[in-house]
Amino acid sequence: MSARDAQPNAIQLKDYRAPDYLIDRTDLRVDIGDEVTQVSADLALRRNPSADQPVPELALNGSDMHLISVAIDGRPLESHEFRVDEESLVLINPPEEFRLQTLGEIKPQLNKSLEGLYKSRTIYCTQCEAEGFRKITWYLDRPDVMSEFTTTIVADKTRCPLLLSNGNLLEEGDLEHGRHFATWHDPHKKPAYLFALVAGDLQHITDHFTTRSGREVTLKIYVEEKDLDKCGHAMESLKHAMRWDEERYGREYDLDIFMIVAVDDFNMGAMENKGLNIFNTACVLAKPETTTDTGFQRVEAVVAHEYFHNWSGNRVTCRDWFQLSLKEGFTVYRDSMFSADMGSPTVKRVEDVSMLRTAQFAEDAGPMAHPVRPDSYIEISNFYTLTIYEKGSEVVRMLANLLGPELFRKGTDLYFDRHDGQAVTTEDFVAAMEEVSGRDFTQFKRWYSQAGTPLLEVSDSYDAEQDEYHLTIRQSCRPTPECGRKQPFHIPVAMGLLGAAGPLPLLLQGEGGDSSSTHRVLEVTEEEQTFTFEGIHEQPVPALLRDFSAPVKLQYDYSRDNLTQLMSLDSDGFCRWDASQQLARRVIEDFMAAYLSGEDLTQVKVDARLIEAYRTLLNDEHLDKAMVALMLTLPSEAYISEQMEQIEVEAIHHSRQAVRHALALELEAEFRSVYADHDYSVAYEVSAQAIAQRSLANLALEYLMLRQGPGVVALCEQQYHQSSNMTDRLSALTQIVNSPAHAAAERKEDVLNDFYQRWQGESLVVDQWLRVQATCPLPGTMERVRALESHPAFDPLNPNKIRALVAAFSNGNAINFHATSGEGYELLGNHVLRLNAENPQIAARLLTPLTRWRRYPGERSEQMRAQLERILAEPKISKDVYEVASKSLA
Ligand code: B3K
Ligand code: ZN
Repeated sequence: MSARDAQPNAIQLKDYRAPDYLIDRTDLRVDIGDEVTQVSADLALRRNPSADQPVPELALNGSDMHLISVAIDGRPLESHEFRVDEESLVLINPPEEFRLQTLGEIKPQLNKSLEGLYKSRTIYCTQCEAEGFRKITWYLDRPDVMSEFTTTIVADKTRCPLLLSNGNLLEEGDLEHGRHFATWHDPHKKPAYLFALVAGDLQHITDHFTTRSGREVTLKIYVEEKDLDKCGHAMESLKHAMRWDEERYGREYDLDIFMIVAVDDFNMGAMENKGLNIFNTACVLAKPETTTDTGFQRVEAVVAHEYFHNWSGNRVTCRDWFQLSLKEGFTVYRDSMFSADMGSPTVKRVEDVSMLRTAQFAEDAGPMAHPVRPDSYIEISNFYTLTIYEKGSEVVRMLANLLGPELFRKGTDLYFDRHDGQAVTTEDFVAAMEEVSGRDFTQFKRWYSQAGTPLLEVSDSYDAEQDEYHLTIRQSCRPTPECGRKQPFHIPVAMGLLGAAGPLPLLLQGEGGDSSSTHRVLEVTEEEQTFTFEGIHEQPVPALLRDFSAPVKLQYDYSRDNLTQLMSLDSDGFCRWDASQQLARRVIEDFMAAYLSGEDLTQVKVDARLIEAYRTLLNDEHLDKAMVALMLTLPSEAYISEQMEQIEVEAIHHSRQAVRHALALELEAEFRSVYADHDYSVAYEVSAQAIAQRSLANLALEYLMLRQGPGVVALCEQQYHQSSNMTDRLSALTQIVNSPAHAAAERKEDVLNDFYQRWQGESLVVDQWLRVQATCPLPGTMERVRALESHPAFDPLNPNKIRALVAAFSNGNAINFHATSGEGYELLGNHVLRLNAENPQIAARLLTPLTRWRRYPGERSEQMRAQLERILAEPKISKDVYEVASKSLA
């Protein structure tokens, strides 16, 4: 479409209507050729008994295809019986029940959008969610049309020895001219977005799983031959996930085979197609020499996430795309609990909350803010967001915590059993939770319908005469594009009170009786509420929002001493970490104030309380190393930015750096002793303990490198060369690249070259190499990114490469991306315009940093806006990019 044409229409939730027709059976034959692929479809259609009025016309979705023939019940249609355009095939006066036969042609080898049927290197594969199936054949491409699929794939036997689709293999055999076929049948009805097909030359590893009712399931992971040695972790993760879903949710797998296929060109992490998950290689492949701890954890989480979709998404699916969080929010909640069980629950919680509070809160405060269940969209691909996924998961978490584990399990059992085989809504999910608990979640459901991050302003007073402590919580939420005035949310606030000698018992006025409990959940439902605690004999320090019990911002006027007390004494790991972050933020803010008033930052002192708190953490051998590493990591620049109305890029960067330098100086001895304990040459283990050890040691190395001595650069280089694993090696590389020290600068090019020479055959490792360079905060990075754009390792159409270079630079390198020249914005604008035509989904996603233009003072906002305007002026703008750019400028 063109900007000069009519603007694309928004689709509205309120316009939802049941489908006019259903498709009971779908028979496909996909005949793959070098030039042209022919798709013949035979669909058993019938009027939907629960639809509204009869319609004189039935429109099937279809795009980017060439129609060869169309027939009803074997009779070719005459020209007055149908019409076909760029978006649909319209049948005029269709019968009540009929078989529709279409034959179309597509060219997967030219499809760079990575949606529909496309080619990733030599492999043909599909991505149909959300609306990709309509690029394969004409269809009622909506999730509430569920059909039984039989798929025959035909291809050249030498180039495509492997032919896969959903379900079970029915038949396979040879054909003439060196071709062969395979027919797959999926007994489970499913929406078209879960359809998948793969054809190519891949090898596999295989394993088995016996479900608890005794079903024998074959597990296969298909990859390129050279990657066969990197599949073990994904397979182990899959088996753990299958067992976990049986134990925690009573959910078993339901086919005889479960397959995972890994491809290099993929827009997202992975896709949960029934029985045939297709993955980005980045979320399957892992081995210690090539993959960092984060990479290992990501594989485990994504394999589990896609597997869990078999129930939360596939067996029970979404009625329409407004309900996307029904499957995504719930499945993220499920995978986060799984990862917590597999590793360290507190670390997992801290990681999730950090991401939510930086990126999701920023989304909620920007022009693309939308509710967990949006009311409207122009392009649904733009709504695979942190709000749908991460905030959606927080909403399910709140429900789970409000119900407690037993009732929540009853609720999920009811939900799965009642809606098995159906396409449903978030209302249905909450209704199941209400039914098992007898609770009324009417107000709670505002979490689904209202966008924006609620703010809790908390104040308190202590009445020594009455032994009473009053805690007042006021909630508010800023307007977002869809709604100016918000109704109060139902907010669970988990809390406790700390006294000098430890936690205090919590006895709420009006509840009567004795309480020995030191932890409770306050349910805030009004704009302002005061909770009075009785029998409190001293002024307490409140520990608020334990385990981050609700996705809100919380303001309470803690003194710095309160924060150190919480850091060392609270029973909740999340609260201890959060107090460390608040204290560090205050210290960074001291520096920012100095920076903005023109003072020399080397003269500013770091609050001794932060130094001493860190020293205590570093000296305490009994503490969990992972917690120590988390607490010693200063809040990120992105997180600090999110706290500011107007983002002062230089002030944030230089202040945070100055605090790091000061801590490196003060705590050098402690960091040295932590680092001395680390042996990076031992055999790699992926346990929570080993990961914690590496993260603390590498944090210590990072601080030591700030001291800039030649000795430490040598230490770092030694680690780089002698590590047994990519975590330690990459960390050492990053420290050398990021160090402004002369000794590091001298070694930097050699080490980068060495890394590239060693790993140039491993595409995912090359991504890391690009990412390290793109995120280097030193001057000169812009030029380097430009040079890398024409490096043979960079492919401007491969999503992983774009994420590693362009997205990493624009999202993870504020000081260089926001260069006052505006070049960073222009660089991003160029990529968006190039991708707009080829891969609109990735183009729109890349735009995210520019959507925040209003948050930057002065010239910057003008320059960012100018790029958005330039993009919007593109005559052939995609719906995806149009929606993000136009909403950002509105
Ligand atoms: N459901 C897929 C997302 C597909 C997005 C397509 N634009 C991956 C996941 O969330 O599991
Ligand atoms: Zn998902």
